[in-house]
Amino acid sequence: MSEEIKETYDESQIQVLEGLEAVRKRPGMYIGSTSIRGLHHLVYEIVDNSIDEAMAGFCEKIQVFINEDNTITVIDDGRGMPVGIHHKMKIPTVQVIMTILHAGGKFGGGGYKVSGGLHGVGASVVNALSEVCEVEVTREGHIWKQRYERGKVASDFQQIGDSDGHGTKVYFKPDAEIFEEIEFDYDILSSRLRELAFLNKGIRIILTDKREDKKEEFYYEGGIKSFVAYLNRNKDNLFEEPIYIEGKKDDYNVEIALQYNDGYNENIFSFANNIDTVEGGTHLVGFKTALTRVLNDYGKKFGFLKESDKNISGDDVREGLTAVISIKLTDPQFEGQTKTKLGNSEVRGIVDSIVGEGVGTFLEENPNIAKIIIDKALLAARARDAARKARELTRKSVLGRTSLPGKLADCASKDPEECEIYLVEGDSAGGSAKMGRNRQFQAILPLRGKIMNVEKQRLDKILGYEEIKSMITAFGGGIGSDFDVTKLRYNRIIIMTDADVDGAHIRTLLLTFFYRYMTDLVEDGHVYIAQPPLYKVAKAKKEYYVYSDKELDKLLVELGGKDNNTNIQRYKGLGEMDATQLWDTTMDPETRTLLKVNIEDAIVADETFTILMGDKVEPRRQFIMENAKKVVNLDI
Ligand code: 2B7
Repeated sequence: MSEEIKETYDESQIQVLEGLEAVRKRPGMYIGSTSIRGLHHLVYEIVDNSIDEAMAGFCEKIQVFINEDNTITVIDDGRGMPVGIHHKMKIPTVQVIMTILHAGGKFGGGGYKVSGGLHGVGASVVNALSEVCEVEVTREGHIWKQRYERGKVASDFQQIGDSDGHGTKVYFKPDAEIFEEIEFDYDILSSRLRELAFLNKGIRIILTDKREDKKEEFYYEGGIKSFVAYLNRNKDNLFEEPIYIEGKKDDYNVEIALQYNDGYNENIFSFANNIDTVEGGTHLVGFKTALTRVLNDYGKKFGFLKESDKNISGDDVREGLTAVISIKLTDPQFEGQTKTKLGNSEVRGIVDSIVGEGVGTFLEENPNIAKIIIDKALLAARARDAARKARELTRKSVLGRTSLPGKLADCASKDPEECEIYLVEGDSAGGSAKMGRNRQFQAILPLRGKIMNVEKQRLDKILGYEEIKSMITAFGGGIGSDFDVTKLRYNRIIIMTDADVDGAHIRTLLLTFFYRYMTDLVEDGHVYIAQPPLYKVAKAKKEYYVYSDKELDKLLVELGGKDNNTNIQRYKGLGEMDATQLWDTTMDPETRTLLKVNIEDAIVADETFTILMGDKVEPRRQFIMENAKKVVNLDI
């Protein structure tokens, strides 16, 4: 080092110490916290510098190592940090980057700093909070190195060898005096690094865990288009490839990717300069506005919507939508409680016009996909409308002092924990059930079978049925988005239908209805299917109830075969049993079997329902035929 540098060294070192001392005194202010979150944040800060170099077009590969002793090494193949003396500070530029607070941004040279951790404070903060930190730069034929301890220079910046490669390597050991925990979590790093690879297409990020020989490589040519495909990987998607739109205006770079699945959830992730804008912001608003407008415009232009029709709402347009919005801009303004809301007002219009134009063109060029999306939104609109009406009805009855449905035979207990309600097909079985039940904790709601026939009935219409409305009031938990399991009046909802096609239909309808409008009812395991017997076998003055064909065969063998004294009665419906029989075989908690319905059962029912109410006659006929054969087995 020259004399001249030594002279000013002291002066700048004082400034440095004050700066980094502040970081060590109040680490939370710079990295959010000193918890496990803050610990991982150190890695992101370093990796962000590599990402910036990649976005400037000079770096392709970033390697991250979790070393055996929970230290971190990051290596990139960029140009390498500048190795000269900083003209103002008169010390090596690398040292300026590593030891002066907020040194970021001034060295990038050309292009804007688009990346950045949540706090965007740079490598000097990582250095300040590390017991040891080392930087190695390879460029111009040589390798340089400098070492720091708790932010203080521990060795000169000096050449340590030759190489014709280029790049930067940063090694650090988080300070155990600062962090509550100093063990890195592979999965936390893995998911953020994967996300960064999605958000920056073409960058290769390799994560290696030397503690247990784990390694993953993240590289996505498709960028956020691959991101959406990844998010939807386990879903049934309505079309194969996510839609991808990219647009630039001035220094704003906008990318969006979207795909619909057959579910009902909206899944939108928005990012600004690679930061997850959890609280949303103007880019998200611009996207949503444009998507809703463009789909309505298209719907009207091509006759899916009449000019006089109400517009499809944003919520309906986003049912089953998975999307990623990523914007890169020079001067992001982060607002909100957690500084994860993009505030730049100019962004709203920019995103709106890029998405509007891009998606508009896509729809016109892909009419098949356009139809799929519009159909989905229209179905959502219809269902939402029906749910709203049903909700209003139940609200009204609540105002009228919870008038329970007239057909309901309620139980005496008011403790939901012990209460159960039987949904019984048919008035006659309903009558037997009412007589046979234990009225202390068992309620009965008869459902009229015929009217409930699922075929050709859309769910929204079914919501208008008295039976359905009775269920909503009887259960007490509300419906749709208002549904609240904690308000349920019964812990168990038990479906009791005949073992025939009509019974199977009613069950399908009920499960579909619960799945769509009372999802938690199924998810939290409140729905059951009663198991009435299929046969009554009488022999030698003894009676046996039999619940399946297999069981029947077994019993007949045990009874020494079927002979003239054996009487086998096949139950065609619940109505054939009297009150005592129904209690003994199907309702007595001591002896009955109940099948608990899980969410997969409900999803299958929902798919079945779609076929049953579908417009195509042939698949429906086929389905019913096949199902009729299976019904007997289904009920076992
Ligand atoms: C704002 C500061 C931090 N920097 C450069 C150039 C390349 C470069 C860096 C880096 C982390 C772990 C491996 C620019 C930018 C400093 O100025 S930082 N690469 N990689 C990095 O920190 N990786 C650069 C212009 C010309 N030549 C080099």
